[in-house]
Order: sequence, then C-alpha cells, then structure tokens
Amino acid sequence: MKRTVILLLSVMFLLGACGNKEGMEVSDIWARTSTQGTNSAVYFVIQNHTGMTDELIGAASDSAEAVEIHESRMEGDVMTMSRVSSVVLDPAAKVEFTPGGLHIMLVNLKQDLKAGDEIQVTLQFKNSPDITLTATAREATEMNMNN
Ligand SMILES: [Cu+2]
Repeated sequence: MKRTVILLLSVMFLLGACGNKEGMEVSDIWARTSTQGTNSAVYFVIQNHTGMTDELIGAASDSAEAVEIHESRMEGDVMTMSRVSSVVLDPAAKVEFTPGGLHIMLVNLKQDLKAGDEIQVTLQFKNSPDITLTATAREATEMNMNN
C-alpha cells in the first residue's frame, strides 16, 4: 500500500513537471507607455515547448489600428526597424522580443497607455493555438525609445 502511494506521488510529480513545459510559454510581457494616436510596442520572451518547429505569423489587438511584427537593428549610427512576415521558433527555442530587437508594433493606438495600464494582444502561430497576452505598460528607458 505504502509503495503504491509513493509511486503515485512520483508519477504526479513527473506529470506536474512536464505540464509546465508544454506548448508555447510566453513570459516577461510588457508594453511601452505611449499616447493615443501614436505607436507602442509589446515585448516578451517566448519559449517553444511543443517539440516541433513553429512560426509566429502575426498578432492582433483591439487597442490599435494595426499590429505588426517588427525587428529593429542598428544601421551605422541609426536604429531602423522593418516589418517581418514571421518569426521561426525552433524546438526548444527561446526568442526574446526586446527593445532594440524584435517587437510587436502597435500602430496608431486607440487609447493612451500609461504606466500600469493593461493591453491585450493575441499572438498567432502557424501550428499552435493563438495566445492572448495581457501586457502591462511601463516606461521604456531613453535608450529603448526607438523600440
Ligand atoms: Cu516597430
């Protein structure tokens, strides 16, 4: 009897451990503070636990006129950003969306985004189900102002 209980607990522990690493894991979600009629950006870290290659193919939000996947990069002394059609997520990949790199661009906000405000953004994948994120707005440092 005792042995069965221990075995059962072990199995439950293992299942629990696996349960945390399934599907797409999105963490460190935040948005840059901004004002209505201008742009903002959403940042996060995404980890692919699906065991298969997937792709982030788009994003949507009711809070902006358009939502696009962008990537910033330095060209000489100038930070430029361009739209990317998709981001490949290899199995076990950890991809960071951060100021100065990949970001979800919120074009023409329908509302102000003050520090502490929340905004919802849905990520769309090629294979995995959509994930709706709640991003809390916070001030970006001056260095990060260009997304
Ligand atoms: Cu951008």
